[in-house]
Amino acid sequence: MKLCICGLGYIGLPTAAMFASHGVEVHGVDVNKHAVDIINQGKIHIVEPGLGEVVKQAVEKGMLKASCSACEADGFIICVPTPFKGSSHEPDISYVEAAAKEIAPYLKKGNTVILESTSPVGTTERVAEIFSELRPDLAVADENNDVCDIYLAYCPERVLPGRIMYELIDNDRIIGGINRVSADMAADIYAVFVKGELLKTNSRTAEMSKLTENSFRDVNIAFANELSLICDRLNIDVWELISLANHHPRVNILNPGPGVGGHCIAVDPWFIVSKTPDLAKIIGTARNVNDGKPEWVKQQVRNAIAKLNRHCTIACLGLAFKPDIDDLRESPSVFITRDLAQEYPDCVVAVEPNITELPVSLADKPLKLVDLDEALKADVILLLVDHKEFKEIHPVFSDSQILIDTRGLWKR
Ligand code: SAJ
Repeated sequence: MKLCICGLGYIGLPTAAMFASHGVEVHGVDVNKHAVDIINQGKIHIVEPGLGEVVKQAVEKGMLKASCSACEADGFIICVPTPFKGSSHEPDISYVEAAAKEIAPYLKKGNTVILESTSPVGTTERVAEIFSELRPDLAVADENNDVCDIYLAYCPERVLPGRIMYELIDNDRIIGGINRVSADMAADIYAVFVKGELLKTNSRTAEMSKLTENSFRDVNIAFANELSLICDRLNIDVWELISLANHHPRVNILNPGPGVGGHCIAVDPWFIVSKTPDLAKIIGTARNVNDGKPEWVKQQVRNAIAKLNRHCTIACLGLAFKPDIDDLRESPSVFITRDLAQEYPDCVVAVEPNITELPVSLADKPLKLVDLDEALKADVILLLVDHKEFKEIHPVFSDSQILIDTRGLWKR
């Protein structure tokens, strides 16, 4: 079997490498020429445990090749980003549409096309429309008819960054066919390496399922974040509260933090809200609660400085969007650190054990990247990420220092 995989980012590249290491010839496509060149050298342009070795071997064996354009294949998988349109919360599916247009000329009878990108409900049907417009010579899958030339399915990725190579194989997978036969064809493709269950449904349910999973997590984190605000006002330790409440056999509260980051949980719920704004009330409110948390954290710092009533240094511990990764994109810790550095120029230091230089968004701000020992001497210590390097130590602070522990790491 030969697959053409469009989009060689955090999902597309591991997926391409996984197929290639299971005997499938893979032609990977990306608009980023630099990424294409790196991959063709057997190297990777992203950080993911276990990925580098699999890519290296696949490229050496000639099973994985990257390019800036598509080619003929038995199956196509689209793994391109679906960001917001500008500064709105509306989904931008233009990369999916561009990928569909890129592969349309190469389609031939019997091909299966799979969309993996997180997408608003109805996007797979939009891809079918594009194929029908550009390839009137082919019968594209249609929900009312199981006889077709091109099979089309939506199969969301559900892997956790940092565990992708493991979860790709072991997670159950939702296979949403435009029609029944498309779900069967797509399931056959994933059966090459997936050990989890292949759960067949229609494309709209599969699209909604992906959005629902991440919204479920967002709503539950929002509940924990709201509790942290309430407990602060009522002078209750939220970490002790949650730990006690979680002893109830049917209660499992997640952890409050400085806000929700990454490209999934903080984004996907809006794809539901934008389709059904009058109905998605809890989902929209949860987004706003989580997005409001960084502002509350900054106010805690201002209160601490007012309490100390002197010129203060502030140490921000952790910049990544979650523990033990180097991914700083959409990280609330980066936003908080950036804003504090602007508000208190040359008073802010940051510690991030997983990077060696500040990201572009912080590079021109009046702050310094320092090591942990130096940071712990600051007047206000703001713990933002529960990295293992921070967990391993048990610092003792003097009475003239104030600790703001957004993860409950040193409080617990
Ligand atoms: N967070 C909290 N408190 C918690 C848990 C998480 O504040 O108790 C914060 C994290 O610090 C981080 C954010 O939420 O800023 C998101 O982290 P995460 O670990 O919950 O999720 P992601 O974004 O790394 O991956 C999620 C996963 N979805 C679910 O767990 C339902 C993953 O399985 C998906 O594949 C991924 O989104 C995706 O690509 O959609």
